Amino acid sequence: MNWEPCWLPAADVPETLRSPAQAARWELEQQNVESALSVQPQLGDAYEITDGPEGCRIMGGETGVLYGAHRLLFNRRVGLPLPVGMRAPAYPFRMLDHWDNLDGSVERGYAGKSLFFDNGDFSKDWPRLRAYARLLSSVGINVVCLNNINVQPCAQELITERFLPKVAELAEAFSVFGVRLMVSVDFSMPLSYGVPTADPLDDRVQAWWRERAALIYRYVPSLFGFLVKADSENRPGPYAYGRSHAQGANLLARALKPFGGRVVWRCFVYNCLQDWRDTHTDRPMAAYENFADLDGQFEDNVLLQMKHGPFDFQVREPISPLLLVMPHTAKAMEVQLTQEYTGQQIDLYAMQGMWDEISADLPRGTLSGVAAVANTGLSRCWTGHPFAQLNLFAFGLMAWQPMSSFKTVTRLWAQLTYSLQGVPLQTLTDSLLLSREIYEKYTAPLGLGWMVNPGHHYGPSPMGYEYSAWGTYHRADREAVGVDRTERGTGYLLQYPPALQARYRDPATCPEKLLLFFHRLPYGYRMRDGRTLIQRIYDNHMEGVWETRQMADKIQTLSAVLPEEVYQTVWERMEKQITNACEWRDVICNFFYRLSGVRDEKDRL
Ligand code: GCV
Repeated sequence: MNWEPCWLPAADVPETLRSPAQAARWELEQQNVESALSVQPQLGDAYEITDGPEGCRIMGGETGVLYGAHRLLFNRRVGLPLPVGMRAPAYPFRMLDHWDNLDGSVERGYAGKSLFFDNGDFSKDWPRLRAYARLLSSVGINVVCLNNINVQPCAQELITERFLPKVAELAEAFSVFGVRLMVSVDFSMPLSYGVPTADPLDDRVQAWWRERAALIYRYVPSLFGFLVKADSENRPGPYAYGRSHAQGANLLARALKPFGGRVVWRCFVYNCLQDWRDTHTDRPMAAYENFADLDGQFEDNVLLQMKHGPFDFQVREPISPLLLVMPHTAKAMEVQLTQEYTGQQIDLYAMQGMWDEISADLPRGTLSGVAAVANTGLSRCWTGHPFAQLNLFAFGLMAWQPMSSFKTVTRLWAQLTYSLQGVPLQTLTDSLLLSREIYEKYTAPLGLGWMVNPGHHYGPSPMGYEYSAWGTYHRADREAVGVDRTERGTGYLLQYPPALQARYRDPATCPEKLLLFFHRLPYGYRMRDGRTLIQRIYDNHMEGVWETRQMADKIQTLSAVLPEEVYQTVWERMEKQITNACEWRDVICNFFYRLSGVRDEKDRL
């Protein structure tokens, strides 16, 4: 094995394992832990750990015993007490969506090439694939989507006889760890196979999908189902035929239902051909506008997958109002581990704080699942930046228990991964806990987002999306910046329940980190601490760079305690992060200075 440490002890997974219970036994044996296992299938993912005169016992469903074994081993390795008691996951579906293409590239991937595909075919690196399934199961992830939701024409073949035997082989390997596979499908696929339309209400289309489903499940009876991006960023969808998204999703759901399959249907639907002059259309409103009225119209095997914020994985967004409605529809929240807008696994950005804030606004029982866009690939440490592993680890744990302490989760990951203790443990944990705020300070200010370089999305370009068709405008001019999303402006605010409307309506009480998301304000606007808006922007950006440097100094103190290769990778990236932070600071501050003509009070520009 030639990859770097992760939170599991290195071990080659034996090919002979056949079930999660066997995997659980093997995990325990690896670490010389004696524990009786009692499989009670009806317990599913849940487990109970008890300690008695005969020793400790894990009772759980077929997958539950495996999750219990990992939990027990985590605690043991870091010297925590035996985690006695009953545990069940908060969400039944804990999904990881890969945006992997068959040629081996990964859309928005920052961790090397695809784990699953290579040069138009499936990877044959079975030790690595088994290790990956093991890694995911150790944090309770139970569904993996193999391929990019932007389904390339050749990827349609994943659900043809050409590739189904290979999907089946992989599904079997992953099932040993309780992980089921899902595939992204193209809504218009019948068109490529001789059907003259993809209209969901057309009998021929329905028959085609029924037959396809039968074929798929003949090969892969355990397949979780389909993930679908439709009518989104030029992908085909039901709107082309004047049909609703419920009609579109139900077409596939009815075909999969006899086999127990599900349709995970994304709500990322908006007009990506907007005229920037149009100030009435407001992109964050789109998901709600397209879906909220469809509540109750979906088949019961449809799960609507909604991005956590109303835009698109920006550094800071409020909760998507769509997550708070549709009580009669199964919903999953989508987060993005791959750091497209959050530093691309060069800059540090630990995400759990963001999920905690969203979870705090979500009433219990709102969601049936959570999905994360994967941040993994063939990189030696799985995630490009070794510390980006934390986001995958924390995602898995959050799906079991939302709002567990960010600090505890981070410490646990750092202890398991690098066996750190004392000051180094504290140093790494503190750096990671602060990383999001630091990144936020030097990038787009106060909830604006989108000041990134178009296309690849790394580095600053304040006007990069301003005159584009993507609907992502900050509308900065010489007087003011931001979009008024209250009822006086676009009316986006009204999509929220009253308590959240009240939180965001008034600039004087709106959380400052989201101020410019909800409001358009003049540069002289007084912030709560008495500074002007523009001075705050300047100060934040200066602080962001200063804090990045401080973080770098702290991380340098870890050089002796981290494995050399890990430290080298971290340090190379840290240097790039400092350069990036300086670039952001200078570009953003100068941008606002040139527009407004307002000098920095401390004359630093
Ligand atoms: C896979 C953003 C990304 C796209 C991604 C899209 C989505 O727009 O830039 O790469 O497409 O989100 O979530 O569908």
